[in-house]
Amino acid sequence: MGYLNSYKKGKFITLEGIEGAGKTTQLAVVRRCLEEQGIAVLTTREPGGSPVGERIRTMLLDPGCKGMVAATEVLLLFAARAEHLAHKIRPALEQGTWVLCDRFTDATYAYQGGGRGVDPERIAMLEAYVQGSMRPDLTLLFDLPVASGLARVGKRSAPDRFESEAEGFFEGVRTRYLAIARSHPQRVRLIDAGLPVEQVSAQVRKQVAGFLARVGR
Ligand code: T5A
Repeated sequence: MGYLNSYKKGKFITLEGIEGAGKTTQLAVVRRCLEEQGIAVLTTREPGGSPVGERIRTMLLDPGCKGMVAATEVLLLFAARAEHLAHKIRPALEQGTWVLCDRFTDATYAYQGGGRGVDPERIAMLEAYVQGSMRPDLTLLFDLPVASGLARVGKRSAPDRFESEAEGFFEGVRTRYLAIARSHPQRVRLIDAGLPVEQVSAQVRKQVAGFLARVGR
């Protein structure tokens, strides 16, 4: 089990939140904050992030896969995550590169647990199998009312399989995310994502600066 701690050379930061929370927009802000400190950064996303993972992502988001059962969804997400960890995340962290990931396992607890009603103990079993002791060092949770997030993404092209869900699904997702934040107050930092972009970025910069101070950078 020696590999479990070897990834610790770099830090692993994840961004979470419902659709339209602004994670992708703010990922660039986090990246800039770290690079200003001379830190090498790799940005990536889930589901996806590796060649096999991106193929699994296509299936997961495809509206043509409507009716996929929750167990299949969870297993595909962890299959993609195993590839992502093996081929991208762990090698980067082992080299001392910091990894910034747009969504990770908190999304599985929130979407498949809070949204689809999958037992969190089943998710925890797969988390232990696929990740061992690997967990993010910092998670920024972008929180905003569901209607505001959906209004933002509604301005884009055709909805994917998740975006086609009813508002009640996303209320379940948001509630579970907030519960995760309450259970892990050290790791998960809440960002008020309903504010204008510049004000969200200011909160992000503050949280990243706090984290850098905590880890002595
Ligand atoms: N999924 C994923 C699971 O169900 N389980 C899992 O375990 C994992 C890992 C991924 C889907 O997969 C699901 C969840 C997702 O449904 P995705 O396309 O990667 O799909 O979806 P999202 O990550 O949700 O990407 P979005 O683009 O929808 O949301 P973002 O990244 O949070 O938002 P962003 O930055 O793209 O912004 C959206 C729009 O809002 C504007 C932007 O300009 C953009 O137009 N915006 C703002 N507008 C006003 N004020 C602000 N502060 C704004 N910030 C951004």
